[in-house]
Amino acid sequence: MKITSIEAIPFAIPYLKPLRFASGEVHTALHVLVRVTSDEGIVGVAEAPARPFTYGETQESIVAVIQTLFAPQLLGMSILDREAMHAVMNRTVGNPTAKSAVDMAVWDVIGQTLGHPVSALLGGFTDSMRVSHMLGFAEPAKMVAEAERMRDTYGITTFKVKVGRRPFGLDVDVCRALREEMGGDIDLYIDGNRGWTPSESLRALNAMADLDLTLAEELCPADDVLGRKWLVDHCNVPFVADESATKPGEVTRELLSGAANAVSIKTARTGFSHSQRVLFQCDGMGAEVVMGNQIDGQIGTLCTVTFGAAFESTTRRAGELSNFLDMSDDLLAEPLEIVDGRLSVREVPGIGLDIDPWKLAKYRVDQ
Ligand code: MUC
Ligand code: MG
Repeated sequence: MKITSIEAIPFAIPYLKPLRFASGEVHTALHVLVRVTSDEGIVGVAEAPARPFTYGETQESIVAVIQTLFAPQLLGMSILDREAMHAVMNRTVGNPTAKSAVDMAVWDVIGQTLGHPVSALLGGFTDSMRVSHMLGFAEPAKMVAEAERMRDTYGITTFKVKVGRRPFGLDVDVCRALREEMGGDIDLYIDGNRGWTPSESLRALNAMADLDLTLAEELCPADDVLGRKWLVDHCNVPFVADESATKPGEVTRELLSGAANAVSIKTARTGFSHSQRVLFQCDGMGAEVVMGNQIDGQIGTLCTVTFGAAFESTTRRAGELSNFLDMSDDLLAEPLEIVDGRLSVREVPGIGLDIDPWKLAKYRVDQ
């Protein structure tokens, strides 16, 4: 049960259209496939998405930190030594998606070795989650058309709307159009990616007070310390910390300081091991959670639902599990399917990430 190799393979898959939001935009998925092999020949995989605008990692830095720092120290360790592995990786600060991909690939090896689905090993609460779709910046009519297509094709009825533009009326117009065109049967929430000031945020929330929003996420920076607390005090829906709460210590700081009262859990940045810590913290402190999205491909999305379906409190809200639909292709041999607005975990040993070797050969950028 020892680790014999850890590979970091960069790949690039174009999006069908760019996804734009207040802190950046993506045109091509520049991700890294992480492959962990054990001495029994079992191969676990996960993906790390490069998000320089959120974590400072690039595709090159993810490959480098895994190849030059993590792999040499982790080779030879038992696949069950997860805490010791994290102690080794945490000697290097930062690099959250690189560490998380290693963590999840190891869990995949553990599940396959023990013959159980990882979701069952984590908690086994249920076998699927409702899906929320994230809408990037566009004209109101285009965003409504995309939401209608998601509803009509996949049965998705929960939408996270990217906001944070100036003037904020641009985003108010979109949310109003979504509510007016699609009626009361959809759930709508907003994510500002730190784009507004605290006072702009509150004016925007007031302008949308009649739209029945369910959550407001990271509307202004957490570094606007007093303004952010003031905003959260005045916000009448749960205020979600996303990029301000990327590890357990930050989660505690955000919640105890009143800078947020709900948390986005992203397996892309906390893997399975530290997502558990974050979730249990939130459960213990009475803070709501939402399974968030790092604009994941199918590999990252399957990891998210594997974790989200494993626990009761992560299934209360729809998980952000559909933005792989924006990609022109993916690496899984058997593509994910959203049916009646739900995505299922795979009831196979491990996570169920069978990689298509031809697609990997086509999209890898290191050969
Ligand atoms: C989010 O919730 O902020 C935007 C960039 C990224 O990597 O993830 C998002 C979604
Ligand atoms: Mg967010």
